[in-house]
Amino acid sequence: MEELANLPVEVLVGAAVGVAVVVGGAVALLLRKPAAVDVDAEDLLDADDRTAPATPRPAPSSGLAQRFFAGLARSREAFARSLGGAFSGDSALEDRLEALEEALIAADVGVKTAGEICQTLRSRAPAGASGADLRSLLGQVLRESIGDAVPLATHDGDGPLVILVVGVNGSGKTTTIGKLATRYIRDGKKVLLAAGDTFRAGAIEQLQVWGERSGAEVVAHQEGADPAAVVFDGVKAGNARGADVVICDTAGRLQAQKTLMDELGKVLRVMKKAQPDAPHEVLIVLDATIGQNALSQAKVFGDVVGVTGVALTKLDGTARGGVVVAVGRELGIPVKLVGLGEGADDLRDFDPDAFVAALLGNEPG
Ligand SMILES: Nc1nc2c(ncn2[C@@H]2O[C@H](COP(=O)(O)OP(=O)(O)OP(=O)(O)O)[C@@H](O)[C@H]2O)c(=O)[nH]1
Ligand SMILES: [Mg+2]
Repeated sequence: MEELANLPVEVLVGAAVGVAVVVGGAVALLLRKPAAVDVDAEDLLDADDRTAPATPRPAPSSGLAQRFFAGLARSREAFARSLGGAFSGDSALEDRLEALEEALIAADVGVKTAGEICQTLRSRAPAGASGADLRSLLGQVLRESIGDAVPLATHDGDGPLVILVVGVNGSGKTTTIGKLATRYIRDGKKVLLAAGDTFRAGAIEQLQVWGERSGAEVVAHQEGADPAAVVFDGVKAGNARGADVVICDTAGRLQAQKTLMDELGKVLRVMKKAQPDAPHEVLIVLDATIGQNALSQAKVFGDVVGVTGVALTKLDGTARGGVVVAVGRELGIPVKLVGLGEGADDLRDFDPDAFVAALLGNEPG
């Protein structure tokens, strides 16, 4: 305790904002150390978390609806379990709506959104609604709550499409970039990746592995370099080399770390010196397993860097897939991509129809 008392206040505060996120009983420590704290975040992370999977999977063979259905298995099972008697039995409509609201909250749809959905159901459900009626009405209302799919930005002007990827530690930024690069290259695009995470040991190499695997060029500086300078060089190089897409990785940071959030502001300003209309997309990568916490992260990042889309990762590993509904509805930032696994092909454009069908257990035909 004595040593603690001797530490400067900012160090203690910095250490206190390290966030441990419980993922299905295992603890994934998501910590970006403040400069003065002698904790090596790398030591706290599983070695497997730091490298891309060894073998890329073959191109997806199943359709989009099937992929959502498979990826949302845990959410669907939990949702079905907690729905209990809402769709069956002959209890009063109001009791069933209450059970439904609880099931939605348990699936991490959020208290506010769950309440709104049930209110709409209440106004639409006929007094003698059968379980099947309620189920299909819920499907309709969920689908309306999510709104239409919003695709990733495209860019027709001079220079490449520039995507900046931000988020807290371990949310899946670098993996999502690797998956995106794989996808663009498969579509015949020339892709350049900028290794803007100069902070975490091994981060540059991790991106380089994805570069080799996908066939994307990587622009990198030394560990510890100014991330804004790396991003500037990446965007410049993308322009000079005729790239179609430049994707910029950044170090994970907690939304409460002001200096690090300011650093992102600088990355943005410097990037514009290389290409004034960049970035065309600012993607925040959110880990679906942290549920409602994702909302507060997105809010702060949104204020600092003007987030334009959400990539929601690890939907395959959570029973709280309902967070998709809350993110889109409560933040006003569209979910554009979802991560349904760790492999290169496990990234999908968010498809609201396939999502609702998968959550409610409507097996794709
Ligand atoms: N199951 C699953 N795992 C994922 C998904 N996306 C990423 N991961 C895993 O999450 C872990 C962290 O991914 P990274 O891409 O390194 O995360 P990051 O945000 O770049 O991490 P930092 O650079 O440390 O901030 C890795 O083990 C990934 O394989 C997903 O959609 N599903
Ligand atoms: Mg990373």
